[in-house]
Amino acid sequence: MRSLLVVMPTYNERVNLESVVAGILAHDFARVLVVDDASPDGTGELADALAAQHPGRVEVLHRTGPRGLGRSYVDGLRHALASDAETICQMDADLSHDPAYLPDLAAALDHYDLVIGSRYLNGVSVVNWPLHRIFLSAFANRYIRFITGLSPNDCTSAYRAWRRDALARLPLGNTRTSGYAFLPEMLVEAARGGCRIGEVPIIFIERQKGYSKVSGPVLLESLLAPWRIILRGGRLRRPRS
Ligand SMILES: Nc1nc2c(ncn2[C@@H]2O[C@H](COP(=O)(O)OP(=O)(O)OP(=O)(O)O)[C@@H](O)[C@H]2O)c(=O)[nH]1
Ligand SMILES: [Mg+2]
Repeated sequence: MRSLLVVMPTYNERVNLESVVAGILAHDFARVLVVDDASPDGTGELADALAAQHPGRVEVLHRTGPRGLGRSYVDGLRHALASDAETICQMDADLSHDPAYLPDLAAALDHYDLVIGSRYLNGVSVVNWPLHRIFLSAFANRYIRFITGLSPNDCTSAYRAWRRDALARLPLGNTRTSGYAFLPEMLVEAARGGCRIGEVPIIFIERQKGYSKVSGPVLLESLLAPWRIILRGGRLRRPRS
């Protein structure tokens, strides 16, 4: 298996961090970069302790200044590109993304430049979501696909694996979104750059510990972002089938 680095943004994930890091390190080809946004609950300090316990396999990027999921990914992915990792992954730290799927995502990179861990390949594979969350997520995906022309079933999943060369071609410096809207924006940029995008099924489990950071301003950005993205660069043209 090629060397793999997981970029994992955290904000107040102290209760989940040890378990998710252990799950990643269970794969001997994997390392993790925790990108912490000065979490008040001490996630950053715990990440430092894990880095000291696992030298060379756990690294920590402590962000300062305005926080945000998109901002954290830009910093973390740049850091990952400066390393020698051949495969670069993204995932949440709340155990919704089971690290056991990492080999499946990495293996699919034999055929694709970017692979999404998808909740919507075989119907809906989400555990413990109330009905309104399922509807909101299904609506968000349809809305994004309709406006942008993207074709993946799960455009908002943050569980992804990239071939290093494909990620290096992405104009990370040009992205405008600071929160969760960064996730579909990256996909649009990848599709514009000619990336082959694939999906593998995952079962997504709602977080059991900690709390969600999705807020009103972040949702508003997600609602407006698809329009801004196509106003800047046009709608994607889907290949004729
Ligand atoms: N660095 C950083 N990480 C963040 C920020 N907001 C969220 N995260 C992390 O991004 C991941 C996803 O955030 P969640 O709050 O779980 O969002 P979600 O998965 O859409 O919501 P839930 O289903 O309710 O868990 C988690 O690992 C968070 O700790 C942020 O502003 N900065
Ligand atoms: Mg979550």
